[in-house]
Amino acid sequence: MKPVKVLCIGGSDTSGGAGIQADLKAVSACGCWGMSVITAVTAQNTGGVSGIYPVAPEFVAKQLDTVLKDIGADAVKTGMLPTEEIIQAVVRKIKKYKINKVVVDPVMIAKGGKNLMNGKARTALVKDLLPLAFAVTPNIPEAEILAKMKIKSIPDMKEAALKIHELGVKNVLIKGGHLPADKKSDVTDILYNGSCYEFSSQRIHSRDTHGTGCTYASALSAGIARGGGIVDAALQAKIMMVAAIKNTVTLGMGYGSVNVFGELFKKHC
Ligand code: PXL
Repeated sequence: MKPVKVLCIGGSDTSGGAGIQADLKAVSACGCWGMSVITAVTAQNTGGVSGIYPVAPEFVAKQLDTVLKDIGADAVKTGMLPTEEIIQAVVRKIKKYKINKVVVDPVMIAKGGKNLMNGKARTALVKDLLPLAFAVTPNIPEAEILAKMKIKSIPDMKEAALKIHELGVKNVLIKGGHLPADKKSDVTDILYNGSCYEFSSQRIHSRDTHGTGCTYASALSAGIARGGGIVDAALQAKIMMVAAIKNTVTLGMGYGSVNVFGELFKKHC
C-alpha cells in the first residue's frame, strides 16, 4: 500500500488535544499517513499551557531533511512556529524540497491566552512563509492581526481575506467560529482565491473545543495531499470538523477537546 503522506510541522501538546497530536489524529482519520516535525514541546493540560520549550532551529532543520529526503510529503502543514529562526529553517527546507502544497495554520495564541509565537516570528511568518503557502487558515483573531483590521461581520471577513490574499497566499480560508453571533446562527467560513466562497454549517455549542484549528487545517491538508481541489478539501474538512465538535471528549478540570474518532469511541466507551 502506498499511502498519501502529510507532514505536520508544529508543537507537541501533552494533553493530546491540539498541536501535533491533533494533526496526526486528523490526518489518520482522513486515511492518510501522518508524519511530524516537532518545533516546540509544550507542557499543557485542559487548564492551559504551563510551559514552552522550543526545539533548536538546527534540529528542526535536521528533522525536515531526514524525513523529506527519504519519505517526502504530498502536503506539508505548519502549526506552532514559535521563533523567527524556526520559521527560517522551515522556509529553507520548503524551498529546498520544492514543496508547493503548504498549508499554514497561523497559530499565534493558545485558548488560555498564552503566546505560542513571538513578535519577530509573526513578522517572519508574513514576510517569508505566507508567500510560499498554498493555503492559510486563520481564525478571526488571527485574521485580524494578518489583515490589520477589526472583523465583526461576514463582509469584514471577505475584506480581510482579500487583504491576506495580497500577502501572497493562493487560498485564504478564514474560519468564522469566533464571529460574534446569536445562539442560533450558523458558522460561516470564507475562502478567497480570486473568487470568494462561503461554507456554512450549524453552530454546535460546546466548551470542549480545544484542537479545533489544528484539526481543521490538518483535514484540509489531507484533502489537498490527495490531489483534490481547494473547494472540495475545504468542504470535507468542514464536514469532519462538525463531526469532531459533536463528539468532543470531556477531560480534566478545564476545556476538553474535539475528537475525530467519534464513531470508534462510541463502540468502546
Ligand atoms: O490550537 C493551536 C495550538 C497549536 N499547537 C499547539 C498548541 C495549540 C493550542 O493550545 O498547544 C502545540
